[in-house]
Amino acid sequence: MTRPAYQFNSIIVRSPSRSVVNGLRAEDRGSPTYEGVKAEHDAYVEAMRDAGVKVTVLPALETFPDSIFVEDPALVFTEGAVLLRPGAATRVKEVEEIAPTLRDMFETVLDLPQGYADGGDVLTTRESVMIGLSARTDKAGAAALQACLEKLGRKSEVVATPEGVLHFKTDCSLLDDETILSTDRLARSGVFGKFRQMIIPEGEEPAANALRVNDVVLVGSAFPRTIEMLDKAGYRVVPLKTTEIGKIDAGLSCMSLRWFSKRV
Ligand code: CIR
Repeated sequence: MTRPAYQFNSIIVRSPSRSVVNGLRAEDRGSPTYEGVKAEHDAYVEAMRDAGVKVTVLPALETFPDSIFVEDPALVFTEGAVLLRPGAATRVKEVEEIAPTLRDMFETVLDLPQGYADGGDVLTTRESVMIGLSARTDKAGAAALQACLEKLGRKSEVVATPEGVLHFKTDCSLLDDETILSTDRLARSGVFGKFRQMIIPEGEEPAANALRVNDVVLVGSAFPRTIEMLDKAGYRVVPLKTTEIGKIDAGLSCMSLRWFSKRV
């Protein structure tokens, strides 16, 4: 495969519901406001369009407070999609909600047959798909996902997520095909041996969930030292406000499913 892993022309997002104020969180730092989340989501969609992708916007789902985070119930690739089994009970049925759209847009849609896996635990690099075990993704789900990925012609590996971290990608993101942005705690586990690694400055850990899309890197605007580091390294940084979605443990990758479609 010669296309960079961060080259996308299509994304799916879902508008936030008013119930997003009740989104899951590990620790209570106050609830986000609907208006605040909506403003962050609108700016995200705008930045994605500016980055050159076609955006499909799905309607809000009041029954599912976390359904704005479409990255978790499915995985998408040029070769096809996988419907996952989210590890949080309140999110399981988000899969049924997104399935019809994926069946319309992809010729091949596979179902995870067993176990649990969240898309937030999956980092797609050019060489392989890294699946992080976490409180949301168990060994059975990771093994079942590896079998699905093999059917799509993708190599994969199962890795560990640091204790107490929600998702593997809470702590890392792809900056280019050779470079990973990672927290120190994740990098120290040695999972990114083959990559050049840029380490998040201490105290800015939530900045690790950045998002490379085509020529730009979307980064939370509350993390100036990370922005400066990436800027100095030559990346074109687009800062986006993430303070409201941050209250419900989300970052920039969570709000979209991204792929390169040959149909566009
Ligand atoms: C959850 O706990 O499921 C949501 N409140 C946050 C999901 C963030 N998703 C992601 O990192 N892929």
